[in-house]
Amino acid sequence: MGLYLGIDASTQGMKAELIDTDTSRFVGSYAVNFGMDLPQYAAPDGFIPDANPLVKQANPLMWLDALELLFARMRKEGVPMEQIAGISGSGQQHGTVYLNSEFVHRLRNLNSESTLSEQLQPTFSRTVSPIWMDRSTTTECRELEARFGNRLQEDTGSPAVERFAGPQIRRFAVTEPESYARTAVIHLVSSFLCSVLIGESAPIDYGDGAGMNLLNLKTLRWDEEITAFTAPELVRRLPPVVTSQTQAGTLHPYFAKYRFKSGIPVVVWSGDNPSSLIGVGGGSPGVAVISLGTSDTFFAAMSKFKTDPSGCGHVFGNPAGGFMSLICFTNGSLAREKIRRECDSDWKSLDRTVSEQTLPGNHGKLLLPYFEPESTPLVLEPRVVCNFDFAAVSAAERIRAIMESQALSMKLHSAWQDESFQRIIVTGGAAGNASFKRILADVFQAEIATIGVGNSAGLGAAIRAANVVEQISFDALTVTFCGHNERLTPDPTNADLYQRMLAEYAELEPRAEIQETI
Ligand code: XUL
Repeated sequence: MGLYLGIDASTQGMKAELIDTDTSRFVGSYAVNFGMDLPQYAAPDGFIPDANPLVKQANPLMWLDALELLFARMRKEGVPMEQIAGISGSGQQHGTVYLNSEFVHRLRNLNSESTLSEQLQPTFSRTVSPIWMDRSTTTECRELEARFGNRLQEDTGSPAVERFAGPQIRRFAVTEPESYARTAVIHLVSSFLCSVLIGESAPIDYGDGAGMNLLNLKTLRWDEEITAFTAPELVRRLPPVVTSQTQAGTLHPYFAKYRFKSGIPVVVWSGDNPSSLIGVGGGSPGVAVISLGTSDTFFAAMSKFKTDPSGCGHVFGNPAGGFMSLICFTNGSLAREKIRRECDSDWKSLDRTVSEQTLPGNHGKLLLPYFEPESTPLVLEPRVVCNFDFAAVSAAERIRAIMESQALSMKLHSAWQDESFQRIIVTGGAAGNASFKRILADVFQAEIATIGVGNSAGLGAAIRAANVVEQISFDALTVTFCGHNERLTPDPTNADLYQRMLAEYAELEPRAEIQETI
């Protein structure tokens, strides 16, 4: 059959990955950056700068223009668009798009003479979309908690979380009731863009739907009580919810202008993290994924539905079936980079000096790097805590201290899943950092594999499209497209050392608030 396209609508840009199932070849990656390519939206980092640091919103028209620019670029680069046999996508999770009753009519009648943004501009009942970085809904979260207590987490997989769709929708309904009343349907970023491709209001998949505080993961339906409390008549404003292996519709003839064959299948979109789980080949339990970005995320397929007693971890739908965990460590590369810059060195030389001049365990040095408020563990006020004299130690010791502390934090805060991880797939910008991978291997006593593809969410979306359209199993697609280009085995002689340090770390962390900061 041929080529499958996976689009990733991420925070900072619109990216795509193309795979060929006939030749088992990865064809190429394509990208549009919001800041650089669409400066007219004045959103250099993908959101509109706001005086209130808690508010992070984007203009959904920017996403439409980016989608068109992406397709135009692909065509210009000579991609045989007419050979694409199926499309799926992933979106930054939690962001919501608010549309009026004109939406479906306008979608069905898209005309290729004009642009998507020109034609859909009158269909927004809210001109901005809050994205996952928004933290302005603490009041609404407290209200949801007061009303539902633990049930919210037990049934939706997460306690009330500021960035999640439910608290965001509640805030909109309370602060802009007239605009809320004019809202006919509320989409996630993923289901909104899927709707545009198929020219109909698309369903939401379990993967992304679970990041809303609205979906009951035990019944896999919108929770009636929770939706009713969140906002008036909310359930009738939500799209249907479906498994991630659902064909949402077929490509609207509008896209023939980019030489797509109209009528090709479009598979329901998912969230970027669920899609990434597939893109790195982590769809089955026993494998964990650590994505080292600005924030670090730890996620893994789960053998059974289970929630994190500390409330820091989340449960989303696994596009391959069942559930997945997700734990976000806000101060990931952000903190490592800060310490590295202070040491005035680059990663290559630090990697060398860490292995030459320091020992595993670093004589017990721990460094809790909450430069920004931290999600795991929950730390609201920025603070950096260490159990040694920071100024008196070498750059290599500081770097080892932060990396070992971060690895121990990941181990501690992922233990609730009760899974034994034989392999950890490391991806993201810092996946080239050899000393960190060695520490992760030894702390988790698991094999570390690195994946070559940068955009694992886009690759996961392309794989999901091929899985549904061609009925090729995830296992077979994983073998073909998710090759790991490096494997590192753990050193068993460090197991006891890190087990002891884990206990020390677990003791220090709750006392972080009363420690001296550097
Ligand atoms: C996950 C989360 C982010 C976004 C953006 O809960 O908020 O990972 O999906 O990538």
